[in-house]
Amino acid sequence: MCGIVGAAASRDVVPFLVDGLKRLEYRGYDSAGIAVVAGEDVRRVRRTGRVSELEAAAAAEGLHAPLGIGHTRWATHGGVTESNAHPHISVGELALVHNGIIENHEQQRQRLQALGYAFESQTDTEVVAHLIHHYRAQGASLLGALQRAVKELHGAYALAVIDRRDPGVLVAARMGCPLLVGLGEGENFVASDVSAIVSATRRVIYLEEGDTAQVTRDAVQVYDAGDAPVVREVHVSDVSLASLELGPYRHFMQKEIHEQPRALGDTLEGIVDAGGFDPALFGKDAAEVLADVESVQILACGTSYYAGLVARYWIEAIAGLPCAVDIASEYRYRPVAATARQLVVTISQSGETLDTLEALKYAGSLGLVRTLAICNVPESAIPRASRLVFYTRAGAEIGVASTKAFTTQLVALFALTCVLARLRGRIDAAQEAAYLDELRHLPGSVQHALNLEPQIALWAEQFAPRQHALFLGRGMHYPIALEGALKLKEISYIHAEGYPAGELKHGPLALVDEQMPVVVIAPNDALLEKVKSNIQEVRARGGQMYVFADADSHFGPSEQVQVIRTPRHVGTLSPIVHAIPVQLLAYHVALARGTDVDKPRNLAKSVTVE
Ligand code: HGA
Repeated sequence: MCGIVGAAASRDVVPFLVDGLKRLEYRGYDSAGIAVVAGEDVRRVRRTGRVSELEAAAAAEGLHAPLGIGHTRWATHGGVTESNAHPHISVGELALVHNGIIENHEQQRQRLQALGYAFESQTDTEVVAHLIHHYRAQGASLLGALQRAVKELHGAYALAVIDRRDPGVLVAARMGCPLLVGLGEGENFVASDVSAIVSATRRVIYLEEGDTAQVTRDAVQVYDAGDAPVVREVHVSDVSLASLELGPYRHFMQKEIHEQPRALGDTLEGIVDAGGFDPALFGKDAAEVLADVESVQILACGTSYYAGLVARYWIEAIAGLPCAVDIASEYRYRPVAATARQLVVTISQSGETLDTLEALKYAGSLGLVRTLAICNVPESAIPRASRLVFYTRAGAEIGVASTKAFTTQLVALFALTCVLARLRGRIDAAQEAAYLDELRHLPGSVQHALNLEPQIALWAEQFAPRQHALFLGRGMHYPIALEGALKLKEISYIHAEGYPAGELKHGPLALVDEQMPVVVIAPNDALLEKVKSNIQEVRARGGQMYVFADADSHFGPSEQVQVIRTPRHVGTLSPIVHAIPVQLLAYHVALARGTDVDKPRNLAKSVTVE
C-alpha cells in the first residue's frame, strides 16, 4: 500500500526519492508525490498515475534539493485526485507524508478549521500537517510539534515531515505502520520499506511503536513514546539490489515463481542443518511454549490464509491437534471461545498485514499468550508482537500476487507440524527422518513442476477468452484449488472459484457448460478415485476439464479432458508441488489477456489498512 521515502543529504535528493518511489511501486498505489525544501521554499510535485509521470513532472519543474520526502498513495480517505495525493502542505511551510488512517480526523478537522486552517483535500492526512503547523506556530520545534501532535491522533500512522524553516531537518513518527531510518555516509533517510533506500544503504534502525525521530544529513536521534532519547539497534538488511531487479524475466511474478526452488532451499536450510524438527527453529523458548499446546488457531488473510488451510490437514493428521483456521478480519471482530493452551499462529508475507496484526492483538486480549508468527520480513510488526517466530527466506517478493511466499510458508507450517508431532510423541525418529528426506527433495520436485511452463502456456491461450473458471481439489489439495482460483482472479480478472470437488453437486455444477473451464488438481493420493468420479460428473454436463495429474497416476486424457502430468506424487508435501502449475496458469492467462501482472488493478502488496 502507501510508501514513504525521505532523505537528508548534501546532494540533490530528487533522483533518489524518485528511485525510492519506483522501488515502492510494487506495493500498489494510485498517485505519488514529492516535496522538497529548496532554499527558503517548500516545493511540491504530485501526480495521479505512475511514478514515471511524477518523475517527468519533477524534471519539468526543475525540482532539485538536498532535503525531501516522497510518497506513493493508495487512497483510503478521499478519491484518487492530485489534491488528495501526498505530500500535504500546511500554510506553505511544512510538508507531510502519511501511511495509515487517522481515525479521529473529523474532530481534528473541525477543531483546525475553527482555528482558521483551510483544507485543500478530503484526506484524513491533512489534519496532521495542520496540527503540527499549529504547534509550531505556538513556538515548538518541528520535532516538538510532531511529538505533541501525534499524542492527539487516534489510528495508525507512519509520518515524515519537512519544514522550510528547518532546511536540513526531517522528522518522522511511527504508530501501527512500519517506518525505518536508513544510515548512510554523510546522508540519512527514512522509509516505510528498506527496498526504497537500499541503493544508498542497508544499515537501518526499525522505529518502534510510538517512536519519533529527527534525521539530518549527519545525525539521527530516535525518541521513545515518552519523548525520551533512546538508542535503537542498527540492523544490516539482507535485501539486495539484485533481488529488486527483474533480470531476464518479463515480470516479477514470473521471476518469483521461478525462484521457488531456491527460496524453498533457503527456507529449508535451517531445518536440514538442525538435522531434524528441533523446536528451537521457532525461537529459544519454543520447546516450553509448544510443549503443552492443546489446539492450534491459525490467523491470516488471502493467500496466507490458504497456506493455513493446508496446514490444518497436516496439523490434525500428523500432530493430532485440533486446528482452526480463521480469516483475520473475521476473527478480530467475533466473540471467540478461546482455550488457554491454544497456540495462535499468524501468517503474513510482509508481517504488517493490519487485519492479521489486530487479530493477534485480539487473541492476546483473550489471554492467548502462546503466539507464533510465520513471516518473510524481519523486524516487521507481527513477528515483533509474537513470542515465537519463523522467518521464511523467500527473499523480497515484489509481485502483488504471492507465489514464493506461499510455498515457503507451507514449508514453515510443515516444520511446525513435525515439531508439534515430535513434542507429542506422535512421530518416531524414522518418521522424522522420512519427512526430512521429503523436504530435501522438495526443491527438485518444484523444479520439475516449473518445467511444465510451456504446456501450461498453451492451456492459457484457451483460458484467455473465458469469463469464468472453476478450480477443484480434495483434501489438502482443496486449498490449492482455492489458491489457483485466487491467483487467476487477481491477475487475469477472470472470475474463478475454488471448490472441494465433492461439493460440486451441491451447487456449482449448475454453472458448468462448454464455456466453463474446470481445473482439477488430481494428485495420486488416496482421494484420486473420488476425484475421477467428480471429473465424470463435470464431463457429463459438457464441461471442459484441465487436469493436473501426477506422473505416476496413469491418468490419461479423453474427450473434454486435457491432462498435464505433474511430477511423481511426493506424498505429504504434494500441495506445495501442485501450487506451481496453478501459479503458472494464472500468470500465462494474465499475459495472454495483457493485464498488468505485477500491479493488478485495485490491489496492493502489503495490506496495511483495514
Ligand atoms: N489515509 C491516507 C493514507 C492511506 C494509506 O496509508 N494507504 O495505504 C490517505 O487516504 O491518503
